[in-house]
Amino acid sequence: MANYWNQEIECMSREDMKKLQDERLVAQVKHVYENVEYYRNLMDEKGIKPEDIQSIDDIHKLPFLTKADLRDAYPYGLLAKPLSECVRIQSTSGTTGKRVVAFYTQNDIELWENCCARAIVAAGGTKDDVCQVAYGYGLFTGGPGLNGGSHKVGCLTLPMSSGNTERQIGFMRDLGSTIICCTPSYAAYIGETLHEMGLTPDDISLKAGIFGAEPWTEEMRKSIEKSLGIKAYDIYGLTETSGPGVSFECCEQTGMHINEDHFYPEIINPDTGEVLPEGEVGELVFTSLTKEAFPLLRYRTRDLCVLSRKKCSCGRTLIKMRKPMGRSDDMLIIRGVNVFPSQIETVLIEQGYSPNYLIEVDRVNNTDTLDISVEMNPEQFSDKMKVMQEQEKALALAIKTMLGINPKVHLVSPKSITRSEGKAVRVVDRRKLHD
Ligand code: DLL
Repeated sequence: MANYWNQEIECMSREDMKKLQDERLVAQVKHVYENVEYYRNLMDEKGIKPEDIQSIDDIHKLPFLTKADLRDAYPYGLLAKPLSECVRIQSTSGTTGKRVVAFYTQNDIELWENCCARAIVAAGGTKDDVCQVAYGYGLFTGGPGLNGGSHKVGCLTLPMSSGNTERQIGFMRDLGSTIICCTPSYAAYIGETLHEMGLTPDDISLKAGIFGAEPWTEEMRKSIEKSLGIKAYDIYGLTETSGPGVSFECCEQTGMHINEDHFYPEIINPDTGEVLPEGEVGELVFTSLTKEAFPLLRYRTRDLCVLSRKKCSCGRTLIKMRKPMGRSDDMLIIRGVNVFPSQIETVLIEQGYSPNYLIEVDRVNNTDTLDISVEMNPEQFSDKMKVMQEQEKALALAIKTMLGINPKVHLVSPKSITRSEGKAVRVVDRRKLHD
């Protein structure tokens, strides 16, 4: 069974991969320096010339690029090819500020779709599969990226986009979809709807899901796998680096293999910029090695992550990154304690609640407050006030044990929290409104 899309690269020896990266980095830096004034200025300020970069070992000499640079240079300032050679743009939703617009040449699209094809094949996809793409289409990279990868693999591709959940399930049944691609929160919603329609995983043919674009926990993975009767694979990427497919999970499900022939990863200390050794948590930084229109040198993703070169049972030698814990800017500091929404999600699912919740943070009389509304399953619902209060107390205690701070838990009735068809919004931080 062909379980690699590009075995030569995916299973390449370390020495060969290093050689490939060395050559590609030298060429990429030269391309950037010659064609992008913005980078040329950044490098000149640091006194770095393309000749100073002879191999990957010199990468630390290059300046970092941040989201602020992308905003400064918006829209065309980082373009490294004439517009006449660009064939596509994609963009972020702009929820954390001004939009990021990424440009692609025909060749950039090819490379991107090949990266997505690797992810689909690693999840067991072949040309005999029916692949339902339920990520949003349009400016968001999820739909177009997985759509392109699915075509490359030769799957029968269903470009559903997100939303209209009952219709998704209808098509899934009629056409016998075997792979579904969407955000994990939408996968959970599809699973819930399936059961509400009186159906079970036996009524559908899905075997795998390729889920990403937002942080999700192991507990969420297990819950989706159960409700849809599939194996759930993680996929990571960001608009800036072209979209999904920067890294992808294999059957081992212990982190994502980075397509390091195209994206060179580093982990840095977010405060000092110092490069951290393998195994330490820090901010993930990517350097593109092959991009034409929108290359990025040492781009700070703000995603907190760990890299690992531990041997993988799938045979791939590509370095792995752990599931990102969230962006450094998703981390909440509540009463001086660092809190990731994913920690709360872990407790909720472990305690038998649904992954439908809303975290609200505020500041009252100079003290931070943490309120968590959690949806009950119908069988958890009781009309006895005392029973409900006890359940709330027990859940608050479990969360306190995890976080070290006391939350106020509100159990709310089934179906009262809005479901997500794309990236879920699970945190409202009202403190920002007062600042
Ligand atoms: O979310 C690209 C994508 C589409 C990835 C479909 C996977 C599947 P952006 O909208 O630019 O691009 O958001 C990128 O989303 O920096 C992470 O913070 C987060 N993210 C993406 N994938 C994962 C993942 C797309 N698997 C930002 N786990 C990134 C955790 C993820 N966070």
